[in-house]
Amino acid sequence: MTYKKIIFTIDIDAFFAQVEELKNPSLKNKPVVIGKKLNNKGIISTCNYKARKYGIHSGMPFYKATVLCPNLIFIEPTFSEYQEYSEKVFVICSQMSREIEPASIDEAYLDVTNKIINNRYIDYAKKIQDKILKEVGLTISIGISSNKELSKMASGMKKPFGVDTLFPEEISTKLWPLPIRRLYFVGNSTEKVMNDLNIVTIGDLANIPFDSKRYEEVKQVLGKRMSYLYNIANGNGSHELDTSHKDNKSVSYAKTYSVDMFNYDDVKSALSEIVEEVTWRAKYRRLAGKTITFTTKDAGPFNSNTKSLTFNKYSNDFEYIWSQVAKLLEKWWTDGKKVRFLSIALSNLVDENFIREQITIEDLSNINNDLNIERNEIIDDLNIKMGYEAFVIGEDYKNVKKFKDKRIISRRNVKFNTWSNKRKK
Ligand code: TTP
Ligand code: MG
Repeated sequence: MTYKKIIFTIDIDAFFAQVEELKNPSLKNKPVVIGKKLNNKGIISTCNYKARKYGIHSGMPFYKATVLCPNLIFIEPTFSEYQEYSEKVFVICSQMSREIEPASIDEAYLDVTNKIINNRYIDYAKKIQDKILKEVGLTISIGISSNKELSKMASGMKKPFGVDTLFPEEISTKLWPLPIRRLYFVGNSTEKVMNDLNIVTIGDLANIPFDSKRYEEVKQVLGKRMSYLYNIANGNGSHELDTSHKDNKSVSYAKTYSVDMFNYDDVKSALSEIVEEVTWRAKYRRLAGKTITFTTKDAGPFNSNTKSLTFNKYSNDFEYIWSQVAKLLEKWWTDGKKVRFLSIALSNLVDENFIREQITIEDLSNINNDLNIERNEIIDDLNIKMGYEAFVIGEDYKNVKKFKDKRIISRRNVKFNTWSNKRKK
């Protein structure tokens, strides 16, 4: 069979833990977990495969892991080193194909269509694995398919140091028997919802006849997520890589206005829209930044003013970054200014995982207690994956109608109309 595209998903095995083992090889045969302990209230970032044998996994509280394995070794993360290793791996990947989309600190999609001769994609995957092991010292796993979603699911099938394929014609044997939790983008809450609907395996979802009564019944509960998940379960997915990461130094957005703005409230509102764009671009690329640069230009002689501010934490959160930018604006503003151009750049970037790391049990239980947050996270995740505002919850939809404007200014969620739609249309 010849495919239009051959996409690899590269995923480093037990990434943070492997780096720690490289630094200290005596850890290799011991159960090791990485994370900030925070008086035992911290959550584990990851663990090596030895620790996984005890049932320990990412997201588990430290105290629980200690119960499962009393002689566990805890290691505090050193993010800058992980970032360096990540870059080393991605550099090798980009030597093997220039069509690369880093998806997170340890995961990238690679379009290798033009590199494969006579369907020898497994050989090519093994070549990449060997090169990374030899030159960096880390093992990776590779999933192969004709689209991103299937290749991503294939990358987890033979971990660690595995290569597996999941082409559309293989889904009935390799994908459908798996529990629904293994479907791309099904988290704990969606799994529960699906199980309540008697959907236990991926096949249970995939084999519902399209537009049947049963389809409508499931759609009633899953809403617009239905068609996305149904499509993936049936082997459909995206073939195009997003290579916009190539400028990875900053995430920015700028706008030149057709009329001068001389009213503080107008400038403030325009600036908040720009911050929204920037925070969503950062989220889309799974990046968080520590420095913002705020640039304005006046009408007339086009005097340019630039101000920078470095936060004491990495963030891609609209509310937080906006609160900082608003302070800068307040400092800079004086009556009589005429603004023609606004720009915000977020730099000093790291992978988004670095900010997730700070999570504690209290944070997790707050999320679980607040169903709205959980729901919004799911919607955000799905929209990020879709690349545009595919899903809007009821209240927001009402707002969109009320303001007769396809944008929602007041909330940090559901903001994709602003930039992604522009790109899609
Ligand atoms: P993953 O690729 O999900 O996990 P992993 O590389 O540790 O293990 P696997 O062999 O299953 O791929 O995530 C990559 C890194 O991101 C991981 O090493 C640590 C970090 N991370 C967190 O900090 N918190 C999390 O909840 C998860 C899932 C990962
Ligand atoms: Mg990994």
